[in-house]
Amino acid sequence: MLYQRSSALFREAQNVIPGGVNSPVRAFKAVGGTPIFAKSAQGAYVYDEDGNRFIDYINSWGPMLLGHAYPPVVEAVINQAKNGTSYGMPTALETEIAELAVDMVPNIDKIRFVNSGTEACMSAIRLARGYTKKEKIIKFAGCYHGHSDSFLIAAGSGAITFGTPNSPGVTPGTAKDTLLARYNDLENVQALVAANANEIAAIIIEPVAGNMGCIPPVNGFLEGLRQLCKDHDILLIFDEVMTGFRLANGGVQELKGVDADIVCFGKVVGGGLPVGAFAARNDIMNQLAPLGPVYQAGTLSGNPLAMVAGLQMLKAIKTDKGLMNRLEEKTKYLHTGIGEALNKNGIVHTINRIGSMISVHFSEESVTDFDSAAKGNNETFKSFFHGMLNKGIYIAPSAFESWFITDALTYQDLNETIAAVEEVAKKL
Ligand code: KE4
Repeated sequence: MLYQRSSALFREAQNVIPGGVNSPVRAFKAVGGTPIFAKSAQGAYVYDEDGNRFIDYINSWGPMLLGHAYPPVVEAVINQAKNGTSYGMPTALETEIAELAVDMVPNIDKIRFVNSGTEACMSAIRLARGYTKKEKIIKFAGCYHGHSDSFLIAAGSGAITFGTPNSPGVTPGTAKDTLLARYNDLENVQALVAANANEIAAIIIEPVAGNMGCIPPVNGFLEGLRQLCKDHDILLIFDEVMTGFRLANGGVQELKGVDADIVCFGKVVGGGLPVGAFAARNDIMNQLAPLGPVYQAGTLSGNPLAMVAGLQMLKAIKTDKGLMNRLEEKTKYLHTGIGEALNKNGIVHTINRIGSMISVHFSEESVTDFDSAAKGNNETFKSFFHGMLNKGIYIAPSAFESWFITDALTYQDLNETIAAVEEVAKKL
């Protein structure tokens, strides 16, 4: 693969954009090398500025459930743009997609649209604090809820794991209100709640984690959190920015049969345009301005371009009754093929998979939380990443990310991917 044009563009970008990118993970820091610059994408493929074609397993980090340039989305956006791109006024479009989302997702009466997953999760936390009149939150090490201050917190020292900032600019005053728990460790969460009795407004979780690689909840974990929150008047927030409308029409609430109090969305719900959202039952959502005292706002929230794109995605997901099963079958096929290819070459690994989310970890122990995910051999991952890239397969440039399967992938694409794994594994 030649990357001259991407290399030149990267040099230029770094003069005027920090690190040459508008989001750090795109810079390939975790795997080294030069990020490739996208020029176009269609279906399961992305094409870079050097004319290389890649089978895409990132898919803009999740939105492209139905493949790139999904025709109904493209047509709807083009037609809407001719009527204006944003009004700063309510539109019937927002009501239409809101009604569809409320119909598809359990336990929500109302939904508020924003412009990113970060905004959705940030607003959900503020709403939970306003509703419960309590200040502390619990998040899980390794879960990512966007870059608002309350979430950029590392595990602190000491048994109670008070948060400490993990980015300059986050103040200790903010960090003290975020407690860190271990994913899939219910006893740890119970201890945190007991040690902070009556102070915790919310527990926020990726109900299936995607930011440590893909880590499903162990049996009983989500159910245990649900009961703990009920017993202590804590709101349970499912961050479904990644899993929403991907793992089931109703997300993980539907998939696992566990009710959240607030649900956050992003990615798929915008079809590739900037959309986030958060939703809950009436008594919670009615606390939001202009109805209630909890303030939240956004100039481009619910803008018509994003709404028509999201509307086409949700309509397709709702009406295509075989979609989720096709995605599951393709992901299972890929799992089997990759596993056989790595085993054939004696490569120690473990693969996590649920629905259309999958991740490969070069570790011999099972990956169930951040600590076990961090034990993966990162040098092996880096070689694997670049080997696959050079064979035209674009996977996430970090071992702490999930691959995303889209319905546009054919079994020929999957077989090409598996063959590439087998070739790359010979040199690991
Ligand atoms: P955004 O603000 O990036 O739209 O969403 C933040 C977010 C919230 N919750 C979950 C579960 C998420 O996965 C994300 C964003 N995901 C990352 C990839 N793992 C976005 C990629 C990036 O940062 O460029």
